[in-house]
Amino acid sequence: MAKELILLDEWLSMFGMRARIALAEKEIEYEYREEDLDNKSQMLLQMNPIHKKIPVLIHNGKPIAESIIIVEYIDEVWKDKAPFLPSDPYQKAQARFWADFVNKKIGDVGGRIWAGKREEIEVAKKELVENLKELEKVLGEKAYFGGDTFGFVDIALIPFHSWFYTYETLGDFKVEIECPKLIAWAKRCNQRESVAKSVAHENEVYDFVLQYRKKLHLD
Ligand code: GS8
Repeated sequence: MAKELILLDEWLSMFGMRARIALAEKEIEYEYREEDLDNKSQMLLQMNPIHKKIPVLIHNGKPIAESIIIVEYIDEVWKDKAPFLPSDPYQKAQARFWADFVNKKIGDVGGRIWAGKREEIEVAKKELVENLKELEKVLGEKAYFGGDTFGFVDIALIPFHSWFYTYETLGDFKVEIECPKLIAWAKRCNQRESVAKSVAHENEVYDFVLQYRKKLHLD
């Protein structure tokens, strides 16, 4: 009999962190399985044969892949705790839009910094700051992206905060100078137990990236 809930993950993954935060917010118990992405388990290959990527949530033997889809699934299945997505269809569409923006405009650009060649970092860092400023505008004066309560866009974005130190160090800039309200928001999120226990430490991320860059002779 398959265990009820298993998360195939990798500790430093911002995508995996989303799933962990969502599960922690809903206070759901699950089995965490760390994957070695250089030597993927048979289970990962079977459960996510299309992308072969973590995170994968396995619920009663059935896999759910793609972090944003996992977060929505958790929200839909465990309804006894506060919802991540608003009920109003327009507000819901807006939350999905900004989570998608985080994937396309923060995740991709961030990748061009931490795994990019020196000359690429300069270009990507400017784009990253512009995109973070857009998010800061959306946040406005609110405590969280959805208003007073921690929700969908917060879960999509906050894992990237543990990568900011790496982006900043490689790109020689400070997000706090460019986007002070966004950093105040990140500190607010990090005070939540669900976030604090689910995110990697910025130094762990940085050490991993330095090793990676050394291996690929990126500097
Ligand atoms: C991205 C997952 C991903 O990139 C999501 O879940 O939102 N769109 C997906 N996972 C990476 C690790 S985190 O950088 C991964 O599993 N990579 C393995 C590989 O590419 O072989």
